[in-house]
Amino acid sequence: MATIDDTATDTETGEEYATPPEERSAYLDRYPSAARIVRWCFLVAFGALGVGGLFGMIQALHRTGVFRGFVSSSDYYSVLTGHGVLLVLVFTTFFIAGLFTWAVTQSLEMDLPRPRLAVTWFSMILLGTVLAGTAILGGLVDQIPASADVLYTMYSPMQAHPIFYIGAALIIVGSWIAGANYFLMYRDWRAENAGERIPLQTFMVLTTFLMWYLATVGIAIEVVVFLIPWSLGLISEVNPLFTRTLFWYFGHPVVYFWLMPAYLIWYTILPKLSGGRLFSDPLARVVFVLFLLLSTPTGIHHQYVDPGIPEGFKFVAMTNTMFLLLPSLLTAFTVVASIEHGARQNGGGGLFGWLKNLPWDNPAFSGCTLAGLMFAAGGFSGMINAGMNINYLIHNTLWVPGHFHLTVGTASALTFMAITYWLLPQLTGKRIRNYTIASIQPYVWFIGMFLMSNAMHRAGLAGVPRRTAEPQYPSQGITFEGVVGGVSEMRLQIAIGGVLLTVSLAMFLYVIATTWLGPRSERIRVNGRIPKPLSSADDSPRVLDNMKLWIAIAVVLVLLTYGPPVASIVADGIFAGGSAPVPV
Ligand code: HEM
Ligand SMILES: [Cu+2]
Repeated sequence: MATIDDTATDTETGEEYATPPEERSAYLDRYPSAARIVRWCFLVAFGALGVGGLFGMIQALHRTGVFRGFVSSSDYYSVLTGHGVLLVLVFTTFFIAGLFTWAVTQSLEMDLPRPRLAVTWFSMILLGTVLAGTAILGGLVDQIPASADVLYTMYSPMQAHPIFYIGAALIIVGSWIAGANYFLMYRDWRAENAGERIPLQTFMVLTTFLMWYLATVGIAIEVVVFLIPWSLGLISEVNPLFTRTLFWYFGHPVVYFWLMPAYLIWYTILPKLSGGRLFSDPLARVVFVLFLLLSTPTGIHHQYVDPGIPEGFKFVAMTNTMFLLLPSLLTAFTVVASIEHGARQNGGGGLFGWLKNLPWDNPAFSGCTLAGLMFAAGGFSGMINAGMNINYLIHNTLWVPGHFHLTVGTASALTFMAITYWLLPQLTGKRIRNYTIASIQPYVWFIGMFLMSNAMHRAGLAGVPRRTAEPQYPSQGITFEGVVGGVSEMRLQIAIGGVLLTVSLAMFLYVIATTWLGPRSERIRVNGRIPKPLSSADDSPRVLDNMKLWIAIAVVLVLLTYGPPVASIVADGIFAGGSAPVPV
């Protein structure tokens, strides 16, 4: 097995992978105010990950009947809301805001020019988190006179306390300001570097945020125009189909807001960790542009079973969703090719023999790679979700959480954890402590998720529902017999998998906390320099950098796919219950 030696050089170009000792804390020394805000973002992100993960274990043990002592079944929904919101909204948003700050500052080579603006968005997202979190906690603690058991998919007719929605709105608006910060930095850079290609990482951040601005329009309208006034009692009725449509307009592209940062890591850092270089910068740009264009006009695929949206529009959404496979497949090939290049630089050979020459003991590398591998499986179950007819089989079953624990729960979450082993030393000047525990952690996550997710998928096929504390229907007297191949075996897998995941999470938090609280080191193990891609930006058409063009096309696609169905829903009245459900 290859271990990356920090004095290695690229044999083809003679370019050094290693940074000389005096440059080892380069990021921290060069960009101190960016490093500070990234550290703060990571701190909140990992706090949310810890609490959210613990809730996950409680759910896994509760709904499988292994241990029900933590909460009552009637409080299950509050825990599930906390799990969803803390992990897919709070953890991801904070981590991504921090990661992107790192990516923009280091690829544009400038420290945060507007630290106050950074403090503003950080505080806003934090305040939003505290408000939403308090409302969710209110579902578990009687002393808090608020509750928000509406799950992270917040739409009517379920209603939460206004502070939950106000918190959610602050999180969204805060993220917009974070994005504005990146765009302003890009503008500063452009003023000094007319005619130059946008550095790849910044390109990725900007395309991700353009997609995010377009997508969050949906949830912003839903929350601000409908849910806040409705929860305050200012309006008495809203159209549930309309709020659902607005939510899912945002609810699908949000998954690309979680994934594109993982892709940024796989494209720009992972090849270097494997000892090589990115295969193709132009291809990476094409992939991000495709995500910008294709992520949003697909959300109706979450509404295949919603009455009130004609089949034809659902069919269009399905077709668009299938197109989205293209950038993910391109990514799979490019990233694997880049890793293979790295392994061959380290002396690897043969058809598969090169796999042995990868640094499997480096948790940053193994975590990203295992996450990518699981993402491939998640992509296949996603294709099944997307199929209009097969969707009916798995809709609202445990299959669905089985699917997204592979995608956001592993592809994003494990990649984010893994790359922290590489980023944290640069942000703190501290060498990772308890490295052995760190080296094992991604494998424990992988095994835990393998068990839990596999069993969830199978349980879904067997009709076991999601989002319920009592999936066994005891009052109907339904029992499941058998240990191997039966529902009891799946339940056991989910419980064991859930516990392993929590153990892995605890290992991660332990390593990060001990490193963070420990003293600064003389020498850190990682170097932050990113080698040039084999095929560089100069090989790609300039039009790729034309952000205005891409966002214009993205908007047109959205208008084409959402205009007609939204017009027909609005015709029913937006502040009214809507038509009676008629299957169409
Ligand atoms: C310790 C690790 C984890 C465990 C044990 C765990 C366990 C679970 C279980 C058992 C459910 C299904 C509950 C039900 O439908 O009744 C669930 C749902 C969910 N999990 Fe996790 N999970 C973990 C980590 C994650 C991560 C890292 C993410 C995302 C970053 C995530 C996101 C979600 C979401 C969005 C739901 C659905 C919530 C809903 O239906 O409203 N989980 N989790
Ligand atoms: Cu979707």
